Amino acid sequence: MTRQGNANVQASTSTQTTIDEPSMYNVYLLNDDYTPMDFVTEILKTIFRKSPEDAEAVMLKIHEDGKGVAGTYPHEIAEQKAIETTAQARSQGHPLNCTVEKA
Ligand code: TYC
Repeated sequence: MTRQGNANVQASTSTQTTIDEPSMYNVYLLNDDYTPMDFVTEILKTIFRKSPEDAEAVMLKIHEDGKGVAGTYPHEIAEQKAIETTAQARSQGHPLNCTVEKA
């Protein structure tokens, strides 16, 4: 006969007393041969809140190195910024791509 009921089952009672900081994620922009430099610089200013000087420097770094960090955020925000970046690029006909990677 199969045993029924839960007379010998002990519920787990562990309690978390401190809150972990959320893990952070880098949004990388990837270089390509077609997206205009000015468009990438605008994305870095408007979506990633860079100063004009930082936006220009990061854009040139990506152009030279192949990829670079646009910003670092909790996972949901990083994904949203990546989606917004590609949406704006596609709407202007640019192939710009980005990746989200654990920092
Ligand atoms: N390589 C592009 C050009 O010469 C500029 C560019 C920079 C494109 C950064 C994408 O993520 C990028 N027009």
